[in-house]
Amino acid sequence: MVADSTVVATRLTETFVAEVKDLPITPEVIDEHGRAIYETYLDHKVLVFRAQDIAAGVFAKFGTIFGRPEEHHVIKLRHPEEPTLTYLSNQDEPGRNKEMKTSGQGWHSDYSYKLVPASATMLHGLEIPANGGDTLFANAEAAFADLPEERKAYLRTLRVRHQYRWSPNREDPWARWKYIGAEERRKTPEITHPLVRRHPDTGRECLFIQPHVIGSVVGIEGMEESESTALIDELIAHITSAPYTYRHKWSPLDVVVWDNRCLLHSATTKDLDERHVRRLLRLTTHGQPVTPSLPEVGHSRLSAQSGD
Ligand SMILES: O=C(O)CCC(=O)C(=O)O
Ligand SMILES: [Fe+2]
Repeated sequence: MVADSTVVATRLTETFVAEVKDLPITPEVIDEHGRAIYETYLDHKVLVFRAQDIAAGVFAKFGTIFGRPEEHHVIKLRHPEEPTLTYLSNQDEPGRNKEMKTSGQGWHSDYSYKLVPASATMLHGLEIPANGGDTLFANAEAAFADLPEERKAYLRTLRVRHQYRWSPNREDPWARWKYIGAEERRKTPEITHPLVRRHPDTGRECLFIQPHVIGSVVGIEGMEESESTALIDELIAHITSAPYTYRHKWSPLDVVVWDNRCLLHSATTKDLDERHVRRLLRLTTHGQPVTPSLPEVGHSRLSAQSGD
């Protein structure tokens, strides 16, 4: 419900994603229409703004519409003037691990391995190749809503174990064992979140699950591994099936903002030839501990298995 005729959103898929047309992001627009932009974002989950030739400072201010912008914990990744901004790049950049060139590859919700995961994430396309480097989105709220009632009731009772890019196999190319040390592992203990979360603004229920290794998910709490893997695979296949997904093809100067509390997303930079430069500015906002659908299932907490 948006009582503001300046913010006009055109829906791009059946269940989510809208383009906000003819709205240049300026400090005045942010001050005057920030609330309406936020409500439009709640309605559509992903908002696309085209042709935004804006300074880094304006993009940083835009981020404040969607919560409290977070400074990246890795200081050298921060924008020199705007500490809440970082760069995404598929190029070799000084001081970065090679893995960062394809970060975000595979379905995930940002920082789900933290007790307080990200709320919104937004990107501003600075250099965009003619083809490739699309970002994929999946609607975990609509996917949950379409499940049979009995299945929903069962899923509401479960919790999921998460750990920062966990892998049972240290040779696994997706795992971060290669470049996180003992200290970083201590700082990212295993935690659990409810599998079905309630969106803090809309009150609607969403599945909060990601693929096993890519999404930092260890498994379903208290469930035998094969059963847990089968359930995760089934849910991911459902959420990421065609009716619930959108592929964003970037144009230079696009701004895209999405709600991690009810979506999954994935980069596709791994398939992009490095000769085609892709650079974007990125900002995330601080979220809330994950609220369960059923209060008795409990909020996010340290896992009983933590501290190994
Ligand atoms: O590069 C992309 O398309 C998305 C990267 C990503 O996952 C993120 O910025 O959180
Ligand atoms: Fe991401």
